[in-house]
Amino acid sequence: MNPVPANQQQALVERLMTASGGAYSPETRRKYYITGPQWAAAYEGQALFHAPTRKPVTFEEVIAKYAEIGIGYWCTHDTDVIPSQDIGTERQDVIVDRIKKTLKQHGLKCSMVTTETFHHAVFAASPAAESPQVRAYAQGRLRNTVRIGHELEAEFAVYWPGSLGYYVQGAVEETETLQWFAEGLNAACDEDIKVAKQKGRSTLKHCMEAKPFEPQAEILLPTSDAMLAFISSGLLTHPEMVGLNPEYLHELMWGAAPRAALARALMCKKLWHFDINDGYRLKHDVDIAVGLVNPLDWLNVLVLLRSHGFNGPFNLDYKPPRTTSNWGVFAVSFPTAVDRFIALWEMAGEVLEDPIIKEATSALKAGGETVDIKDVNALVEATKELLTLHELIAHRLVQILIGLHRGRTFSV
Ligand code: 3MF
Ligand code: MG
Ligand code: MG
Repeated sequence: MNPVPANQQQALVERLMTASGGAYSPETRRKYYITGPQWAAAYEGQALFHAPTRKPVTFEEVIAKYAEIGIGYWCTHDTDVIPSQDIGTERQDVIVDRIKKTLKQHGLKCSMVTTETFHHAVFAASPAAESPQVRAYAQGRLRNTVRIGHELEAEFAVYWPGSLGYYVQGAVEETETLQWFAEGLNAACDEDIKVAKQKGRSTLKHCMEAKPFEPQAEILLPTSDAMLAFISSGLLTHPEMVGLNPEYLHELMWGAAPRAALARALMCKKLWHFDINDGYRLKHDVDIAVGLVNPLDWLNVLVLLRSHGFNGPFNLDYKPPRTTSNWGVFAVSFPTAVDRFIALWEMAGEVLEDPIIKEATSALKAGGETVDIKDVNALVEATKELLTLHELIAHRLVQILIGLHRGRTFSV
């Protein structure tokens, strides 16, 4: 192939994108409760060892592009759109007004707001720092975000505590810090109750998001399970207002089975919001788009969620790769992420209706012939052949995922 001149590269990418096929229409995409974060689309590719590879993008552009793609909901951190110095001022009101107008113009809704408590230097010692003034500032930020949430008619507020932890042990007393962290959440819930009443709206659903490491070496609430314990610890004044926003990759990062972690959240009725992405076990937060690494595991996750009636929000919390251009973010990265999600979600529906899986599952639950349960050998014999179905079910899931059952041939 000849070198591809710069001015022909977009056309090439577009042609190959069309040739790949399988795209859903924007109308179909909008039927799912899929949410697009401001920060994901505006990510410029910077990291500890990486300079940015893309130019800044405004919320106007992000919202317009999400609308074109068919992503029906938008969410944001306070400081993704409002400079830290402008938080809580009249300049904030002007920006929030512009956001409202832009959302309306493009027919998008704001699903969720979240407070950035990890990037700014003020949070160096966490939002639950020793300094009462820093904690008061953090509480002010949380309350302010709740007000913005109501202004933008959001349904959810998310809390990724970020820097709630430390690099060096000993200076921070964990129980005291957790108590202070709870005071922040309590302030947010109190503000919510007040504002919801004034506005005649429902209160927000406050969702905690755990990550086992990054940006601190040690994290005080590293997993969704730790957060479930925290919610029911007695430290929260409104535990019924607080649930979880698990993130797929954050669970993999500590070596969990994400599906099992989600099952535990479902059991506690605290699975309220879900950050969808992909990556590798026991590695850092690579934030790859959903389904690019573990499609089979993803299918299994969605089978569980569909079977429990959870149907969103599914939040595209990933980072378009540094090799993707500003144009590619909206031409390739977001549409393909959405389409992989929808394909997996629809497959999960097929799995739940699959006659082979259905029959195998009910046979397993029916068990074998009645035997004397004091006779352990008889018990083993009673279901010995039936248990082979576990592997057959797993095979069937792979068949549904990659279409093996369609009789694919390639070399023979
Ligand atoms: C970090 C994250 C965050 C949270 C966000 C919402 C930047 O790994 O996943 O995204 O999802 O702060 O609270
Ligand atoms: Mg996240
Ligand atoms: Mg993450």
